[in-house]
Amino acid sequence: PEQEQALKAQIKQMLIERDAVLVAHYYTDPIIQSLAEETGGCVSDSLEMARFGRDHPASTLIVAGVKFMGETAKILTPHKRVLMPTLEATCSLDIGCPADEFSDFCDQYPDRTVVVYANTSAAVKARADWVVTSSIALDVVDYLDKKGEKILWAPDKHLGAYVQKQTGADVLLWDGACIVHEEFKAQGIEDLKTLYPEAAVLVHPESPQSVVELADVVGSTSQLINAAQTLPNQEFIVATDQGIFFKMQQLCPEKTFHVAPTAGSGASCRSCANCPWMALNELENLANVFERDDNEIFVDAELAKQAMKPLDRMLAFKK
Ligand code: CIZ
Ligand code: SF4
Repeated sequence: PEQEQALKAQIKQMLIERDAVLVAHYYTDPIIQSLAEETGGCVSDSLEMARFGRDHPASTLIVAGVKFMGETAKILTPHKRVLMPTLEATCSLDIGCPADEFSDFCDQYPDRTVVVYANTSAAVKARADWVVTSSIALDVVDYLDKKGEKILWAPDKHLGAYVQKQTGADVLLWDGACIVHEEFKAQGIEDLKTLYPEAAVLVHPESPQSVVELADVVGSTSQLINAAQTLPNQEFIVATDQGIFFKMQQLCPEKTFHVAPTAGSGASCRSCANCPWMALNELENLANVFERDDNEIFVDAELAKQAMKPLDRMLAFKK
């Protein structure tokens, strides 16, 4: 803890001296999230992170999250420097959707409107008509469906299937998944519900359908945090990354939150309810973020221009 305090003080000083602001995702370590808040940065979902970074006056954005979040920030604010504690922090959805294969897939279905989730590389976004986050996926697909458009959805098949089911749209799915959410198990949640019968079940739609079906509320990180605040329940079972408990507990100190069970719950499961890539954001690599030359985000200008179009559509859609 003493060393932790010293590192935090060092980082605070650095942010001021370097005209930098720290934006952190809800899934990062609580230490990183609290530091972002204490220093006037923000803690939020990927869309809000990018928007906050764009609108903040600091000349350098430090993005504590995973690589696609840094890329999105860079695309929205090309004139700012974007650094990350480590570029090793990636995402199974991003890895599972290589741009060249994805582009070939899209070429096979020229009659479909290409909608991609924010958890993708800049190159995949550049191939898309729309980018969406989980908080607006339903609204955007519903809007496109009503215009008579058929959808090609990538990369998360669970979120895609959920969107398809809710909207009734014609949706062709890419086969990707989040290694964290895919591990939640319906049986485990049912067992937990017998222990805590008053608990409301909050589920992120990257989870399998059997888990989504048990939910009282299905939603993006911000929507689940909102549900924790507004539902009258005092107890919750939460199927998303445990990092979110920091914000839920902060906003609802008197309520109790239980992490939804996973197949391999226990010490042996590195990704169970805890994204291993988000966990790569630590005080140590944050403290020396300016001293390395392997952690700045660059996006090819032409690619950024292409990726900006579907991102702009998303930002204009959700004012
Ligand atoms: O699962 C993720 O990585 C999420 C929920 C990202 C985001 O904030 O949209
Ligand atoms: Fe990707 Fe899942 Fe980690 Fe989010 S939690 S960054 S979707 S692997």
